[in-house]
Amino acid sequence: MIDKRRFDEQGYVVARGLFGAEETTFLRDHFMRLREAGEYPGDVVGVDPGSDDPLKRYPRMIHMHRWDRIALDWLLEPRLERSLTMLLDGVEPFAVQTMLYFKPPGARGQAVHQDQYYLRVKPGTCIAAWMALDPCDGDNGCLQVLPGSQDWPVLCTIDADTSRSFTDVTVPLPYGAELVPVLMEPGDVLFFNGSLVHGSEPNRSDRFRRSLVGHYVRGEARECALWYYPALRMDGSTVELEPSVGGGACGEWVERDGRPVIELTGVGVDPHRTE
Ligand SMILES: O=C(O)CCC(=O)C(=O)O
Repeated sequence: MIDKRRFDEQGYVVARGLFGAEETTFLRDHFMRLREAGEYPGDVVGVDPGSDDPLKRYPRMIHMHRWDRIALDWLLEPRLERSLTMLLDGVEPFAVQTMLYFKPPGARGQAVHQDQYYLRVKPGTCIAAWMALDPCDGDNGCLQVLPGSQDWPVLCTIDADTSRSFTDVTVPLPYGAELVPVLMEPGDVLFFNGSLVHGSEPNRSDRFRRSLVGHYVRGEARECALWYYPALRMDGSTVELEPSVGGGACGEWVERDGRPVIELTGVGVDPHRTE
């Protein structure tokens, strides 16, 4: 049973044990085998098996559902469809992306960000289904979220610390904002709103932290960034959306009556950036 009220109030919810041990072991082994066998369309960095950087030995895979039937079947899986439709108030989701994070021992994390910065969905926002394929904890760089930030507009980005993050931009957080670690077991699925601030720390353990991620947009969406085309209905058919265009405003923190508030004063959300 998924706690929809928690999702609405905090911007995220974990569906514990949505997938079984056999299924997650199968998916983990399947993607490890593929990764160790070579490179694929959607890889944004190449594979270098001899590199000192763990993320060059095991880079993220992206959009595997475009060429791998197992990834496509997972993205459109009825359990995900039912959960997403419920969280979206009965509106069907359209599927736009798959990703596999291997996050081997020693790998950098991903600085905090909002997925909507990349997907540029209009109207509304996107939603993610992030499934653990390994136990995820503080040591191996579990996902961290900022509850309540799902109601923020897209924030203007600043430079990230690339010694800790493999991406180079992040969002500034107001003083006192506390990220919450999301501890998960294989088969648990974290659903989170596309405007929720989230990210992860480096993997300081000797264990992998693998996760399989699907990104979706609300079926009422009319626009989305071009990188995510084509969008798919949950029966696998293609949906026509318009590509979002233009730089667009972004939010900056200002102080009002001694409190931090966001004003849409900034410009410079780059619509061509991919996550
Ligand atoms: O898995 C991570 O460390 C980051 C994942 C993430 O930010 C995402 O799926 O949008």
